[in-house]
Amino acid sequence: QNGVARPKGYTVSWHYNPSVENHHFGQTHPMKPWRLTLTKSLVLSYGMHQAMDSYVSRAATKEELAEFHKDEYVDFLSVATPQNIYEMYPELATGTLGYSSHIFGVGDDCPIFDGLFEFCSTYTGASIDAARKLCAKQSDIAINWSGGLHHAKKGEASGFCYVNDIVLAILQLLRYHSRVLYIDIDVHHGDGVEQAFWSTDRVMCVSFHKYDKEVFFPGTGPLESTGPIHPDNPGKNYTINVPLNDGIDDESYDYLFRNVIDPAIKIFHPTAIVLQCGADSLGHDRLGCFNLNIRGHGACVSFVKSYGIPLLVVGGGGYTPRNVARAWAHETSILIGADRTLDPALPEHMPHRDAFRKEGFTLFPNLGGWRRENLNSRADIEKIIRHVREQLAGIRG
Ligand code: TV7
Ligand code: CA
Ligand code: ZN
Repeated sequence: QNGVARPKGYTVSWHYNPSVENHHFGQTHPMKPWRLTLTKSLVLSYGMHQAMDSYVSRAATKEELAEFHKDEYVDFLSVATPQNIYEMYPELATGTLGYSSHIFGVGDDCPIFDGLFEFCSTYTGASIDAARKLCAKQSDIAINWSGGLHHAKKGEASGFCYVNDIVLAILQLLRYHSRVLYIDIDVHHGDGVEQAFWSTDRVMCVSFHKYDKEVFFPGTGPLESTGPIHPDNPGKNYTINVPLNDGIDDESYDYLFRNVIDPAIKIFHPTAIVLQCGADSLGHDRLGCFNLNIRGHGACVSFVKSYGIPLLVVGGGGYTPRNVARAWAHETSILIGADRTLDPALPEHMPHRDAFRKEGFTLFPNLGGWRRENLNSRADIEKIIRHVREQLAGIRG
C-alpha cells in the first residue's frame, strides 16, 4: 500500500473506539460523529494504521472524570437521558426552544441525547490513554481524533463539549512532565482549557481563534488576556491569545503560527505538547470563517512535530465532515512521516468514497478560494507577534 513503512525511529499510537460514531447530537446539530467515520475510513484505506500502534480505547471511569469535573456534574451526566431529563429538571421545559436554561449548561448547543455518557467517557478514555502512553514513554506521538472538546467547564457543558478530555489528559501528563504546552488551532477560543490552567506556570495555553466579542462564540480570548494580573500569581503571562478576523489564509496563518509558537517553546521549554487540531479553521467550514487549506492546517502539525517533544494530538471542531476527514488523515500522515509518499488522489477502494465526490476525490481541494476576504492585515499580524514577544519577555527570571 501507499508506502507507509514502520521503522522510523519513533512510535506513534492511535487511540480510538468506533463506538463514538454511534452517537448523535440531533438531526440539525452541526457536530456530526460521521466526520470520525470518514477520518477512520481514510486512515485505514491509505494503510496508515500499519505505521502506528492502534489501541481500542476504553471508557474513562467516573472517578477519572472527577479529577477535573465536579462530582454532581459527573453524576448528572451519568444519569441524564432524553426520557428523564424533564422529570429531573422541570425548569428545562421552557416551551418552543426545547430546553434552554443553565442546568449544567444543557441546551440546544449541548443537548442530552441517548448514550451521552458513553460518548463522553469514550472520547475521554482515548485522550487519557494517549497521555499515559506518552508518560510511559511507550509512544512519542499519541493521537485521538475523537477528543479535543475544549469548551467543557468543571461543572457545566458548553459549546458541544461535555467533558474536557484535554484538561484530563494534561492532568495525566503533569504527573510525569514538569511543563506542558497546549496549542489550539480550532477556530473557537479554547476557553475551558485556559480557565482550568489559568493560575499555573506548569501549563502554557496558546489559542488561535476568530475573536469578535458578543458575536462569535465563546466571545473570550482577546490579545490582552494573558493570565492573572496579580504579580504574585504564577499563571501571570502563561496564557497566550491570538485573536483573528475572518478570512485568514495559509500564508499569514503559517507566518503567525511560527512566530508565536517558536518563541513560546524556546522560553517555556515544554517537556510535552498537546495540540488541538480543530478543523473548523479550514475554508468552507459550516461554522468557521477562515480560509485555510488542508496543507495550511497541516503545516501547524508539521511545525510542532519538528521540535521532537512528546506530543499528544487531539481533534476538536470541524463541521464540513469530508474536509475534517481530509485534514485529519493528512495530519496523521505527517505524524507518521508519510505525507510525502501519500497519493493525493483518494484510494480507489474505500468505504464512503462518494462523500468526497464534490471536490473530485482529492485529499487537497482548494478551500482557500476567497470565499471570504482576508480581513487580517499585515499590521494586525505584526502587532500580535510583537505583543506575544513582550509578554514572553515577562516570564523569564
Ligand atoms: C469545539 N455555533 C465547538 C464550537 C461550539 C459553537 C454555536 C451553533 C449551532 C448550534 C446548533 C445548531 C448551530 C448553525 C453554531 C450563542 C448560541 C447560538 C443554539 C442554536 N446550529 C468547538 C457554539 C456556538 C444546535 N454557540 O469549538 C442545534 O449553528 O453561538 C453559540 C451560542 C446560543 C445557542 N444557539 C446558538 O468547535 C468542538 N452553536 C443546530 C441545532
Ligand atoms: Ca483555538
Ligand atoms: Zn470550534
